[in-house]
Amino acid sequence: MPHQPSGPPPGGGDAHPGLADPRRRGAVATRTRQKVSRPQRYKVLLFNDDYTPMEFVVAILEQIFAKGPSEATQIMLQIHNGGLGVAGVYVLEVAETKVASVHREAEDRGYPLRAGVEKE
Ligand code: TYC
Repeated sequence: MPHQPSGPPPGGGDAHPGLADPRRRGAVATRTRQKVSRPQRYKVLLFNDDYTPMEFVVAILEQIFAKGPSEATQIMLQIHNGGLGVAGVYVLEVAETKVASVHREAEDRGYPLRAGVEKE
């Protein structure tokens, strides 16, 4: 029986040709992968004023921004002492809807509370 050299069968039949495969010498291994773009997120800011009651701001933080009572109180005090604070971070459409809800609730009660959106 004549001697047959061992190795990958001819004709590219190897299921998993490695980099050592002479047919792939000089080739660049590439893989196609979808680029996933994560949506930009936006902070909803609340601004201090001299007239909106503290309890109302805490209630807004609880009801519109789903904060618990203690976190809502901390954020309200941060706004009261520092001029502004972050109520939450959302994709733009949600952030804008929250701002509109804050303004509607405040205007309904005659309070000057203002909110805004800032890119994270
Ligand atoms: N400064 C307000 C007061 O003393 C309280 C307040 C807190 C108002 C946060 C607005 O976003 C605000 N009654």
